[in-house]
Amino acid sequence: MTDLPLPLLARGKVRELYAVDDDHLLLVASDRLSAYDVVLPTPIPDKGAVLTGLTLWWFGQLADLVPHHLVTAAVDDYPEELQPHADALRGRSMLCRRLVMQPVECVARGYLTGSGLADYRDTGAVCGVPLPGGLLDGSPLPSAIFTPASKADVGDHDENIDFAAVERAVGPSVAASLRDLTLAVYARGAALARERGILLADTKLEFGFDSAGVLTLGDEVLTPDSSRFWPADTWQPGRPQPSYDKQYVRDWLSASGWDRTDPGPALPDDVVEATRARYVEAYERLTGQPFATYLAEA
Ligand code: Q0T
Repeated sequence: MTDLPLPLLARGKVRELYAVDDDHLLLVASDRLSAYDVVLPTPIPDKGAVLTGLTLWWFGQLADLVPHHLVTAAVDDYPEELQPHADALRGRSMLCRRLVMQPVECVARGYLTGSGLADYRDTGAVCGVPLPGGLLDGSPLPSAIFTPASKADVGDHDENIDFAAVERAVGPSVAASLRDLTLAVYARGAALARERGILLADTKLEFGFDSAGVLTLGDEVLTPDSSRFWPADTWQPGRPQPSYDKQYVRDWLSASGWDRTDPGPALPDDVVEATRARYVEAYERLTGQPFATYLAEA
């Protein structure tokens, strides 16, 4: 947790958002890990840097599809008052343009699991999108679908909503843009990840309008915290898929006897190290670049 001389605008389970000036924000990704909705007491070294590095790389990969909010992640270019905190911020923070965020979590799903699976089992549809019968946990969808959700307060779960509810919230034309951009980002992300042996089951995006009125991608993107990454080689519909990043932790927690109430148990060193290695591996597989190079250049 970083104490910065800036107003804290929002604090998530594993990251913080600070106001820099009227036009800029600082997003800081911590090394905290949440599992079963609880933030664990043991950090995963470099997790915040992996997620930030991935987001920076994806913003580049997506730049021809949608503008993004990143100004710079070069700490030397941050405002003067942040320079005393340079070492704490390096690699895991992004100076961003302030956007007028749209009140919709923009989710795309290419595979059925999680809240989508729960809704499908209840209604045969997800967010009002009807699906064929017989789908299992982990089944591929006939084509990727836009499954928006309303933003919940910290600690609550987002609630899936149908497209008509998005239209009422932001108007039909912005709703159509959010849907089209979300599906385009998902398609690009899933195709690229697939080439690297990773299935992108689903992903959550946040958009806002910039000062010129342009719909712009915000937040972090296509990270293991905002998406479900599954190893392609063990994918098998009909059971919960192992998580690319968190499976060591989940397996250890399940065997630990922990009842999934706060606080969670401290993690042993071998679980921390195996989990860190998975995050680094995700970075290196997706980007094709050594994580050490990212850290050294950050
Ligand atoms: C936001 C204006 O990131 C969030 O919470 C982290 C603890 C959610 N959030 C994002 C904004 C952004 C971004 N990203 C932006 N560029 N401009 N607001 C507000 N909440």
